[in-house]
Amino acid sequence: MFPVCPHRNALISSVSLPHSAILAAVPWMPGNGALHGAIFDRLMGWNLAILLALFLLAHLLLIAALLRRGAASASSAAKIPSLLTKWLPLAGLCVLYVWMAVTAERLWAADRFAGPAPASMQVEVTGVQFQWYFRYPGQDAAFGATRPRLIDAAGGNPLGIDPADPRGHDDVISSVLELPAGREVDLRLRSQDVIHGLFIPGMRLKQNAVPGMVLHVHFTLQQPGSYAILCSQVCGMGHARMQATLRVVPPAEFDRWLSTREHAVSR
Ligand SMILES: [Cu+2]
Repeated sequence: MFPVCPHRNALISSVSLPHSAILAAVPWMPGNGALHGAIFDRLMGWNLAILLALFLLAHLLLIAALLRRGAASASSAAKIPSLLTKWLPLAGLCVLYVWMAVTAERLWAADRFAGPAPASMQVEVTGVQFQWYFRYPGQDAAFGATRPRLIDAAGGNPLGIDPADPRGHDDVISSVLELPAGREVDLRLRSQDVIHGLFIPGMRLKQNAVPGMVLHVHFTLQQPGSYAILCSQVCGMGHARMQATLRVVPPAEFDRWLSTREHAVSR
């Protein structure tokens, strides 16, 4: 098992308060396959529970006000809420939302600013109208250089890997993102044309790919299975079909798959 970011464990324990059993029982979200997903889901649960409670309270007050409309002038004392009942719930809500905002901010930063573990797996994700490409660095653990002028999808070099760079000779390109379960993965996102949005709902992950930039996001895969990969930015006429699949498999199966791919691709 590979080490995980220590901030995540603290975050998990910080949001482990019990929330609505109804919200927990209803499958609002797709199945979660990432380590940080439990924190994300609990925050969503708290948000939904609070909004539901406020929604019901607002409507109860509205109905009560309508029913008492005729007799409102009879009692003036009942119309004056005490300082406690008026401001204490509001103060409590403010504290709760500040706590959730800080927790969400830390969760966001833990996947981007804290940095991955040194043993994390490197995968490059490139968005191009309207396709995702996934590149593995091979046994040398180093990506080969790419040149825009060498991009030739029809010729078998969709990322423009420079054949003069020996680091790229064992690189593997796939249209399926295959990853080993139980391991931390550091994705480096690039785009060849416009802004694309890598969105993996099952991993509770969303990160833009911006032309001219290399953006990193890292997370730990927990649950084997197949997960949909979508584009969350409207990137052109073919945006809706810009989809791919993430397959999380046992490490031995992943090694077999990667070795097969390495033999299949020669540069
Ligand atoms: Cu796109």
